[in-house]
Amino acid sequence: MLLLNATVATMDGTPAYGLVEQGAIATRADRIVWAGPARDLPAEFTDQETIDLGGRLVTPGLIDCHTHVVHGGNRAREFEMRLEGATYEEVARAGGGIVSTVAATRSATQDDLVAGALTRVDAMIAEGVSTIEMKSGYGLNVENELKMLRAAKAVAAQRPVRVRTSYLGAHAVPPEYRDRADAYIDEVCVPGLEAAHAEGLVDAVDGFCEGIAFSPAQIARVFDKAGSLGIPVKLHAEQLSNLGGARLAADYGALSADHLEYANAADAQAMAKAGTVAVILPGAFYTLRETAAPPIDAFRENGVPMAVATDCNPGSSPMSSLLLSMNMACTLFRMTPEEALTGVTRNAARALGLDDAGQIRPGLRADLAIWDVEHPAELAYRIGFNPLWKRIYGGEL
Ligand code: DI6
Ligand code: FE
Repeated sequence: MLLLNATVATMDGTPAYGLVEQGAIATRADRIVWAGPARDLPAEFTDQETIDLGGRLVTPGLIDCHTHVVHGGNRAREFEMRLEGATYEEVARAGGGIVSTVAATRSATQDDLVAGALTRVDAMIAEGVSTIEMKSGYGLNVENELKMLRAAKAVAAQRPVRVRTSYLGAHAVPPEYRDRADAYIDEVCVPGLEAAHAEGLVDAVDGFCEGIAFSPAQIARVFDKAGSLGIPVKLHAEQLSNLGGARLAADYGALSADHLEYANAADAQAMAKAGTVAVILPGAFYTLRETAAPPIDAFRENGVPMAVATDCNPGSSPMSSLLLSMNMACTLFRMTPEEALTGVTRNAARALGLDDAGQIRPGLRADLAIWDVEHPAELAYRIGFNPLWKRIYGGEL
C-alpha cells in the first residue's frame, strides 16, 4: 500500500512530532517499508495500491498501555451512592468497591467477560488504538485470574487489535484472605503466576503497591518469581501515598511505574537511571478528585519517558477514551500535546517492551491512524470529539 499526500507525525524522537509535510508511507504485508517526503520516494514503491490522503495527518496507531478493560459488572450504582453522600464504608457495606467487581468477575463466564470487554475495546479501536494492554486482577484466585487472561487473549482473536497481557494477581486482597495478605501472595498470587505463565498468558507482571493493597516486601516476592520466569515487571506505584513502589520498580528494572501522584524527585531519578517509563493516568486522578499531581517537571528534567493511558476500570477510571486521557494529561498535569501524543505512541510501546510499534519508520508494524485534523496538537486539544478518518492495522485498511 502507498499512502500519498500525507502529513506524517513519525514520533521518531526528532523534534516537533517528527513531522513530515507532503509525506508518503509505503507498506508491504504488515510492515512499513518506507516513510518520508514524497519527493524522495524511491521508484520501486510507486506501483503499489495508492491512497491519496488529501493532506490528512497520519500517526502511529495509538497504544493504550494500562487498562483493566476485562472485568465483570460495573459500579454506576456506587458512583450514584457516593454522589448522594454515602461514605466509603457505607458503599463497602452495600457490597460496593473493588470487592463487588471481584464478585461480578468471578460469576461471569469467559464469554461474558469477552463480550463486556468488546464494548469498551470497540470504542478504543474507533479512536485509532491498535495495541491494548489488559490486566487480570479481579479474579484473585487462580481459576479466575486465568479466566481473565484467557478472555483478554480471546479479544485479540475477535478484533483487529493487538493485546498485551499483564498478570495482576497482587491487585487486592480478596475477602477470603482478609488480614492474611502474605498468605494470599504465597498461596494464590505466586502459584497463579506460574500457572498463567505455563499457559503462555503473561507478557508482564504487575502489582498494586499501596496501603490498601500490598507492601513493597510483598510485591518483591512476586517480582522475584517473575524474574525467575524471565517475565518483565511493572507496578501501580505511589497512587494514593508514597510507599517506595517507584524505587522498588526501578530496582527491578521495571518497564514502567504507573500512576505516581505521590512520587518525588528522588523517585524520578531512580526511574531515569533504570529506564523505567512513568505511565501517567489522568482518568483516575480526575475520578478520585485527587489533588496531588504526578511530578511531571521532575520526570521531564530527569529524562524519564512518560506514557499516558486510560486505566480503563470500573472503579477509579471508567474511561475508554485515550484521546480524552491525552487532553486531561495536558490540562490537569501541564503535559504538552507533543508529550501526550508521544505518551500514547512511542513511550507507550516502551512501557510494554515493544520495539516494533509506536513510531512510523521502516521495519515497524504498519499500524497507523489517519486523522481529519490539520495539526497533531488537535488530538489532545479537543474534548469529546473523535477525528479518526481511517485506521490501518497490520498493513490492512
Ligand atoms: N488502582 C486503581 O486506580 C484501580 N486499581 C488500582 O490498582 C482501582 C480498581 C478498582 O477500583 O476497581
Ligand atoms: Fe490500574
